[in-house]
Amino acid sequence: MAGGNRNPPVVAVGTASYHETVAAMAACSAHRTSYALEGRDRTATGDSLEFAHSVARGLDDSPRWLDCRYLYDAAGSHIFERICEQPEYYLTRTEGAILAAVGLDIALRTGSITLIELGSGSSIKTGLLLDAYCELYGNACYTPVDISSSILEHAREELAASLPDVQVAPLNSTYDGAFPIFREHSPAMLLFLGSTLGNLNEAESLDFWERVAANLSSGDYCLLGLDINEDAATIDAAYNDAAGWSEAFTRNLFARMNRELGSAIATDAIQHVAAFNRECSRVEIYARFQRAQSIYIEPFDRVFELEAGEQILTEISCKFRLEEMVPYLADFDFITEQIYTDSDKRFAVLLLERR
Ligand code: AVJ
Repeated sequence: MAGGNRNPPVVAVGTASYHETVAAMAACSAHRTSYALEGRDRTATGDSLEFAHSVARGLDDSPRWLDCRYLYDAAGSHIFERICEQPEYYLTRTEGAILAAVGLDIALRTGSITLIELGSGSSIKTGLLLDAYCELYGNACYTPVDISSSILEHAREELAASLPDVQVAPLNSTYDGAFPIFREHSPAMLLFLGSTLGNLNEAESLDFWERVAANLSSGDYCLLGLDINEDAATIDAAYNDAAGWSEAFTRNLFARMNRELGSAIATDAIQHVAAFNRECSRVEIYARFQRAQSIYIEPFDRVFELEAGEQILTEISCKFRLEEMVPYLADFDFITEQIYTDSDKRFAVLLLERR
């Protein structure tokens, strides 16, 4: 039912400069220290066989693809944090500025509740929000959920140092493993920030919202961060940063296959190809093989032969329209209570309530 929720209030906050935002984030939460790139990273079952199955499924398909969740092993999570710091990558700093400006407003509206975050990564932006809850209520409960155990441990240590009033109960899991804990944490707010939703295709998104709606309780909240940028030039720049972290991120997926599946891929011959597709309103990211390449999947003793110039789809990153998202979410019984945006209308944070 989209009725009654056609025009949620839209609050545009002033865009803080890049440096102001970075300073606010650093003051509130993690000071970047290097952390060990070790620890086992969770796939659905916690072992490489799951990874091998997924890779084989994608390489057997035409056109070929790989599941983007596997980008986030310890090394990939570390590279992604570097992407977030690049001047071209407007998403993180814009969302950070919004959260810094409206954190208290959000905390006031929801009351004292438990925060559960899917794909929490470094939790730096969330620190801005947790700070607001601590200021209003004296403390906060926070369950970050991430498939990378090393980044989760790093985030826990940083939060313990910067926000000692936050009780952190990390969960090293995929989203699937997190759904069952929603109910026991109610009253709660589910955080799905950074436009991570953009990684899901249409079918995956439907499935995701059905499960979120089924597992949250009536009166629970969801805070959703969405990239709403429509400008192809700034979008393309964000996914092709000059320093090369975007390319490193794509190449790491194949380096991970070398490490875990014995794939023997020449990663230096992989070109990162990312461009905004306006018809589909999404960035499509491909690994393009400049030379012919055999990809070995050791657990199955299988070889895939790629021709020179072949491309594998490694990721999509959808860009959203608020006028479509509000009724879409209403169909899953989520009422959009507030929309917070930046003055350039590049990013939006939606406060949703589960009916
Ligand atoms: C984590 C999915 C939000 O799509 O912008 C960034 C991932 N990939 N650069 C995005 C990503 C390459 C990112 N999300």
